[in-house]
Amino acid sequence: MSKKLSIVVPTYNESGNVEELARQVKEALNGVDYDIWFVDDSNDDTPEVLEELCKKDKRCRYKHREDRDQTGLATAVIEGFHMADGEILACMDADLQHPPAILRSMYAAMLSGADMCIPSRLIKGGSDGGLNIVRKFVSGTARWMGKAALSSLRNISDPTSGLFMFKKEMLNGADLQPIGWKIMVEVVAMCEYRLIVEIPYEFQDRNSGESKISKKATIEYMEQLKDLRKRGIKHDSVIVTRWSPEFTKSMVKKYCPEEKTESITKSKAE
Ligand SMILES: Nc1nc2c(ncn2[C@@H]2O[C@H](COP(=O)(O)OP(=O)(O)OP(=O)(O)O)[C@@H](O)[C@H]2O)c(=O)[nH]1
Ligand SMILES: [Mg+2]
Repeated sequence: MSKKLSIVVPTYNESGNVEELARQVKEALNGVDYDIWFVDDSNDDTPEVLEELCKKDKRCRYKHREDRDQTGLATAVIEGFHMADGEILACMDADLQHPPAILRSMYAAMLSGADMCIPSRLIKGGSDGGLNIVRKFVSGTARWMGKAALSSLRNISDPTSGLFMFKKEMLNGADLQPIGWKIMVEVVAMCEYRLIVEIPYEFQDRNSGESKISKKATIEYMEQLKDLRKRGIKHDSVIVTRWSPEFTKSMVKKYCPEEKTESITKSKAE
């Protein structure tokens, strides 16, 4: 059964990445009904590059935001979630640190019945190789703090990245407040769900451009955690399952097999 997938990508000065991202997503999601929603706050030529991309690739859409009071990563992603019309939503960074090829496995996990799919760098088959030692430490500390503060995060191995997929219906009635950098933490703490599937992935080096992460993001994350301790909803009987690389492959074969267009055309011709 096919369900439309909308991928929300926040962009801030990512002109060197968006075309390659769209190309890799297209390759990964051959045969899937999807679109990509770029929500852009750039002050370089990214809007022009996005304009051209959207003319060439009809699956791409973008919104450029000028109002400086409304900009920022969290508001961008939440705005994208509300604009997008897929039954299934995904969030991914523009810089190709999240390899688009993983989208097919995430989508298969959703078709298999998950409410949410959270790829993990920290389970068998995954790797956080795209981070240097300092960033590994910072990332580990953020995870530790999140799990200490919020019980909803405790059984999730990699709850602080910006890569996840979920049923859009989970947003109904959820009080998502766009502060901070960690949107997935907000979704996990504030939305209702029953089944989370974790699949392994290898985190990559940034493809092009510069990191936008700042000290302000760390402070906002701490404020967000403090706030979510009060606002976060109770999650009883949530199941988190981890798929091995082999099992993930078998589930892709079952729920979202690659279309072998070339061989089908060939055999029809024979
Ligand atoms: N719309 C929007 N997107 C943003 C903003 N800040 C960052 N982003 C995007 O959010 C994503 C994550 O930002 P990154 O700079 O890659 O942060 P990071 O992955 O934690 O840091 P690196 O590992 O150094 O790349 C990227 O796609 C950015 O372009 C913002 O203010 N507005
Ligand atoms: Mg990045």
